[in-house]
Amino acid sequence: MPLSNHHVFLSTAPTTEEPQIHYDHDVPHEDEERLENLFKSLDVDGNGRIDIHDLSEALRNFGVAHEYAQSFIERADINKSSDISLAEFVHYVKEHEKNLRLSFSHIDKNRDGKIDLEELIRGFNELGVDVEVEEAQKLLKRMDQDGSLEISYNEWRDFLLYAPYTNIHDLIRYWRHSTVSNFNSQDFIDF
Ligand SMILES: [Ca+2]
Ligand SMILES: [Ca+2]
Ligand SMILES: [Ca+2]
Repeated sequence: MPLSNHHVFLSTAPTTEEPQIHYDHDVPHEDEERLENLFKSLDVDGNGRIDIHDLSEALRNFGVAHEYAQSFIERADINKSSDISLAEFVHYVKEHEKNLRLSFSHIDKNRDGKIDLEELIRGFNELGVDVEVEEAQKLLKRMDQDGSLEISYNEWRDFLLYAPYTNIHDLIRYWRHSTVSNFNSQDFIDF
């Protein structure tokens, strides 16, 4: 008996996750809107799917190194079509942001929703990562978009969105080596 297309599609998917994602039930409305808008801004040619050309161009504009475009697509592309649908995008980003939320609260010791310099240094030290005050200040400034000298969760989330990691040590490494910031993307430090 031939399998239905639906069945074939699911059985060849590399994960057991349902590819058609009904994300409207567990994502707050404003998040849904944010993710849809973000999707649109990354879908540079506007054809409703994010492929490597779209993402390379978009990330170049954000000052994110090219290699992260490919790994982002690989991680989010559930059905291995080499591009990302809105459903795949929302699914991946939502999961990624859950991890980012956890790592943020790990460093935000006093739970006020912001990471200040002292927390950053203490958090790094507790994780066994040595950081000089001077570098900590630079790291903080790199992520701090509004000049408050603290990192809000939204700043953390937006900065680490394209980091292909869930582990906090890897996220910190990405942060230290990334040049995503207020200056131009031509000054990449390759690592
Ligand atoms: Ca596209
Ligand atoms: Ca796909
Ligand atoms: Ca705090």
